Amino acid sequence: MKEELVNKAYEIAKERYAAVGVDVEKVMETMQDFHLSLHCWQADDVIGFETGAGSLTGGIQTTGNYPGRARNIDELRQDILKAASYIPGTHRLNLHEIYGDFQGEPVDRDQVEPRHFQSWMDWGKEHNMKLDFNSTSFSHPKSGSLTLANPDESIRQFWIEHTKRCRAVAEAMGEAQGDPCIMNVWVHDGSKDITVNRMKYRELLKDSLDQIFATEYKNMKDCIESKVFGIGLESYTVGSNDFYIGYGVSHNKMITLDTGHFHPTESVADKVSSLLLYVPELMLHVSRPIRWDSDHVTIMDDPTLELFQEIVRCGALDRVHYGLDYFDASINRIGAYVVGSRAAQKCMLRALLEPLAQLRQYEANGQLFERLALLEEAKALPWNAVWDMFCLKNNVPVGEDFIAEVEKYEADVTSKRG
Ligand code: RNT
Ligand code: ZN
Repeated sequence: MKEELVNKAYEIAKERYAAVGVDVEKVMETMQDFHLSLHCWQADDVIGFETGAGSLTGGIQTTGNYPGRARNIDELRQDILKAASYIPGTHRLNLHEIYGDFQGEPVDRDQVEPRHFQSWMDWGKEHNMKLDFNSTSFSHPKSGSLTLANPDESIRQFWIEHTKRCRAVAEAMGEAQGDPCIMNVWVHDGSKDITVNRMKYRELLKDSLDQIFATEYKNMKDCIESKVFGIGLESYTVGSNDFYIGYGVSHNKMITLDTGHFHPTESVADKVSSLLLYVPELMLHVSRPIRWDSDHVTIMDDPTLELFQEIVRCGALDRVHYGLDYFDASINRIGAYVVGSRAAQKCMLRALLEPLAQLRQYEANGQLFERLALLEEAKALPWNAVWDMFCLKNNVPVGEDFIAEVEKYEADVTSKRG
């Protein structure tokens, strides 16, 4: 019954889109090739599996205590597979260093090795999930407010060693999966109050990055992530946007754009075309900042839609990597994965369905009313029928049907966790 409706609506949608010059079948193919990098840290509130893992530091915060968070590697894997089963298509998994399979061994951050991620590599292969990676500078006794920018040389070297080792892990992952592993470097380094040494810390961070990136690898790619401020680090962020753009442009590194890491009215979408002229590729951390970098679950909102539209309009689909980065501990966490991932996919679908050729024709002709009118009408074209078909084709629940399934998993599994 539902299938019949989806089919009918899809046929009509195809005709409506064809009338404005959009080939829906082609869009469906492109969508199949659009892979998100699911962040592993929504499942357990960014805690990870280090022995004695404590509280989250580094200026980031999860709020809420909804029951059922994943407490160990098996639960996390089970939850991620469950979530992925409601997300159409095939996707990557983005791991943080603290999610290694340490087997109860105390492995300090400057001791991590590829072998601690061997079981992840095997698991990824088994489940057709390629891996991406992140060094982890937060939630550690040596985190403080400064890591890679720490004037204490022994602490700085500790974090340099950690980040170097993480790159070796990423290289092993990339080699194992036959596809580059994208490794993100984000450090929280900053200052709560006014500092009179802005230059000094930035010089140190630059030097640390130079040491870290001295080794060339073939199977991993580096990306660097800025932000405006962290909690408890409000006055100064060493790795600001200007800092990393300068570094990325001069060292040919990918820039990570976290949608929560800019001033609230700043358009992240507008950055895409400028950055792609100067850096090789971009990594996204798609999030939803509410008043600050709150990391709410991604929804199909205007900023996200505009960001994906810009990527499509730039013809840059294959120069961008699509990571998600949010952590809401106040709702069902599997549901959070599914809602945010499907929202990102819907944004990409709508971006791909834009009648771009016609819009550009209008613009070239100076037909500006016509351009605005079509942009407005395009918002209400039946993209939803295409989305339903995409879900149907991929054997995942159509529309809101996944709600009941997530509830069932909660009743059967996550609610039983202590
Ligand atoms: C923090 C950054 C960073 C983290 C993850 C856990 O503000 O966004 O990307 O969210 O690495
Ligand atoms: Zn981020």
